[in-house]
Amino acid sequence: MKKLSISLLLLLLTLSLSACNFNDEVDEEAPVILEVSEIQREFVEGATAPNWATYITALDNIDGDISILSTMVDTDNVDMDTIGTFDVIYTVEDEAGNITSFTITITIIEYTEYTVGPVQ
Ligand SMILES: [Ca+2]
Repeated sequence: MKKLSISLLLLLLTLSLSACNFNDEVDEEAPVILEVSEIQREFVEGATAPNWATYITALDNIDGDISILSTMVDTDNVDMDTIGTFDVIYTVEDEAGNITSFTITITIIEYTEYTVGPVQ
């Protein structure tokens, strides 16, 4: 009986300690953003914008994989109809409020026969 009591006590102690640790853990690490490989950065003027959310992945130390939503992508500066370079800005936040920003620069090039390849 005494052994059982001690075992139960140890079990409770372990449980309460692990619960404490979990609660005391302050997440101060912001998510890590990685660019997806082989993304298209160059577009012909007037091209349809891709789904920018598929251009990055985000991994957090506590939250794990974070789904990239369109609300995390700022394309206010991007004009697919104008030749030039534009920044697609990503802002990803974990549950604890740590924020990581990431920028991908894209280029809009002039439409020419060359850009669509030679006529057969
Ligand atoms: Ca975090």
